[in-house]
Amino acid sequence: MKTRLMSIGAMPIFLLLISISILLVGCDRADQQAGILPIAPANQANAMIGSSNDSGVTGMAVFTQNGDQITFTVEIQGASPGLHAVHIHEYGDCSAPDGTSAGGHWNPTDVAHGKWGEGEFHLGDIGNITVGEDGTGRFTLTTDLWEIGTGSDVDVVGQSIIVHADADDFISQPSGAAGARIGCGVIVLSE
Ligand SMILES: [Cu+2]
Ligand SMILES: [Zn+2]
Repeated sequence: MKTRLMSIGAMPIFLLLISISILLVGCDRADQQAGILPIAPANQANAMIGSSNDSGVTGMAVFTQNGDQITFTVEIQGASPGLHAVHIHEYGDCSAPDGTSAGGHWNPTDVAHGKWGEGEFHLGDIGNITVGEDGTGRFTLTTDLWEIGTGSDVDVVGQSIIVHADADDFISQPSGAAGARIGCGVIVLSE
C-alpha cells in the first residue's frame, strides 16, 4: 500500500521531466534553424545542365552572391577529355535538341566576343573547362559584373549555360568557334 502511494506521487514528476525534455529538444531545433538562416546567401541561382545533340553530358552550375561578388561554379559529367567552352547564352530556352534555342552569347554590354577579364568580352564569355579522362570537369569564377534576380540587364537569371564540343579560341567572332552545343541548362533562381 505504501509503495503504491509513492508510485502515484512520483508520476506527476515523471511526466514533468518528460515535458521538459520535449521542450528542450524543441528549443534546440529552433536554435539550429535560427543559426542556419542568417548565413544563407541572399541570392543564389542555378542551372541543371542536360544533354544537347545526344552528347550524354550533364552537369550543374551554381551562382552564389556574397555582397557584390558572385561566385560561379560549374561541374559537368560525361564529356570527352580536353577543353570545352562554357558560355552564358541569351535565351533561357534549351528546348531545341541541338541547343540553338538558347540563342547567341549573352552580351548585354554590346561588345565583341573575347576572353574573360582581358579587353572586350561578352558577359557570357565564361571560358574553357578542362575535362579529365573520367569525363568530369569543374570550373569556378568570381565576379562583380553579374547580378542575381535583380531583373537588370546584367541579371544572369533567365539566360542559359551552354557547354560546347570544342574549346573557345577567344578570338573568332561572334562566339569563339567553340563548335556544337553538347550541354544546356536554363539559369533559374534557387528555391
Ligand atoms: Cu556558347
Ligand atoms: Zn562571347
